[in-house]
Amino acid sequence: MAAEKSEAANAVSLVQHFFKQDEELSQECQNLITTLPTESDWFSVQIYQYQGFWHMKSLIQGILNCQNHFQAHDSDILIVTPLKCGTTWLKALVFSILNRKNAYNMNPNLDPTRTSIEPHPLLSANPHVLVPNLEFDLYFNTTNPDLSSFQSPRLLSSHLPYVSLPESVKQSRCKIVYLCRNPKDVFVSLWHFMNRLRPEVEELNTMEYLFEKFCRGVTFFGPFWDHVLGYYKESLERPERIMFLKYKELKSEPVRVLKDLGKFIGYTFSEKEENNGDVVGDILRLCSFESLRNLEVNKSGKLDSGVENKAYFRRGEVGDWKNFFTIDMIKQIEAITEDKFGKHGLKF
Ligand code: PAP
Repeated sequence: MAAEKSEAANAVSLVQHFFKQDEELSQECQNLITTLPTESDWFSVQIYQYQGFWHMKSLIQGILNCQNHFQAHDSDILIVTPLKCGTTWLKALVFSILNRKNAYNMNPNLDPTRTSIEPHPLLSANPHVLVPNLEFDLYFNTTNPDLSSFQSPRLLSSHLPYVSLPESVKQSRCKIVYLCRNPKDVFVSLWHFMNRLRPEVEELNTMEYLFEKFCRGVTFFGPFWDHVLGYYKESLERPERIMFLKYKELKSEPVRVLKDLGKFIGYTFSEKEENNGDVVGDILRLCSFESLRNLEVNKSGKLDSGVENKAYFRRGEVGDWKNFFTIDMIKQIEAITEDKFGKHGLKF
């Protein structure tokens, strides 16, 4: 009972962390919000449709901050995902590709006191700490975050739809790695994640209620399908700038995808690395679901927002939707997916 109470209290404080009072928003943001379509969201507070996508009020402030102030460098690498598409995994992988020359010890069973080689940063930090998000972490509360400690290339992330990316990102030659996932698995993952964050609100607590919203696109950074299409189209036009990946291919062909990723961001694996050292295998093992999930930092740590690191490691599988979807839900979401993606030949 006590544990239940403290979980509920934790959920409430998490929700509060993400919501700001009007007076905490800039005048520009307050004025903008009065012009936007609005609906109640998954936490039964208002969310707003900005540039065609749904966000909570405080996030619109973060988006405006980075749209107005973030200056992209040509050498930047930006990881972009809709929510729950494998962000944590991709952050770990790209971080490890970039930092492999540092010869960190990647053994998750390593005793840090008994090695002469520095332990890999992922062994003691959640991927979201190593690769911060622009609109949530860096620009959420400020127009001028301190980015001076980032080494080049700067590795950053975002959930923003293409249309809302800062102009400097669109104009620069920075690399964007985009990862998406079967919308059925996204919904199931999001449903579980949000249930950890929100306080118990009886009347909103059904999967049907939230599914209806998801299908209409009224979900954080939704509509999911428009998010994916925005980047898919850009990746076809400018494949040298945007790499478009699916969670399923990362699962089924990890070696091929990791090598492609290395090449895309300008950190190609050498023949020696591929054949003798098995660096590719080492990275994949370190960043695997089981390995990351079992690290102490991910079992017991928390992010600054208060979200527990373990919330980012649930099942890590393709097709978990089969355990939750009714026939009607399958029909409904597949019809939307066919309507949106069919003509583009995009399949999940
Ligand atoms: P975010 O967008 O809020 O940052 P994100 O990391 O995209 O979250 O989503 C977490 C999902 O990725 C979870 O999926 P599930 O709910 O279907 O289980 C999580 O389990 C999965 N995930 C996290 N790390 C890995 C990993 N190393 N390999 C595979 N899947 C992973």
